[in-house]
Amino acid sequence: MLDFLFSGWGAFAMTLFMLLPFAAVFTYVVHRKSVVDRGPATTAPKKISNVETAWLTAVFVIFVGVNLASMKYMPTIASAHAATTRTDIQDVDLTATSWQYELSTREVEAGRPVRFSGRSSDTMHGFAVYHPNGRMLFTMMLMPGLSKPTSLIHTFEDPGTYKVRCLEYCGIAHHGMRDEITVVAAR
Ligand SMILES: [Cu+2]
Repeated sequence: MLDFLFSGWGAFAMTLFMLLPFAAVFTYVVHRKSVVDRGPATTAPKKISNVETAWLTAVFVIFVGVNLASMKYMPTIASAHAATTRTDIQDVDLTATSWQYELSTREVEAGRPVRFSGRSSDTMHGFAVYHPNGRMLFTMMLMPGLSKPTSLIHTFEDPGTYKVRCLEYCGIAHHGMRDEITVVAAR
């Protein structure tokens, strides 16, 4: 429903909207200090330090709270969780070579975790997967010369055709480095 906020004018409007409170406070402070009350500050230092302490505490609590609450959505944490709790993981091995992908399979099942294990045979490549609605789900950076593949576990919710794009600039035909994955309904 709120997808329009993630791109184009929607995202631009959102950015402006975020800036409005700052603009309002800035205007208020400048107006007060230049028109309403031009003298030196009369607020007691103790009172200011109390406000500062309360403000810092709130920022700290919100910062820690949001981090803890959003941790399970981080790809690394979600991958580790799926790797230790699920026994029905589907494996997709892939190798990126300028300027194409070699995949062990291009069809996976919805609802079951998929472990993408990727390597690069020549230079730095990316492996980004997009939902059919255009939203990017995740991206992996594939570095050449690593002893182990780079891996990430993702569970697809919706059947459909998912686009794959390289998001690391890798040479003259980087823009053409694309592929597709088909997600079929759970069997
Ligand atoms: Cu590329």
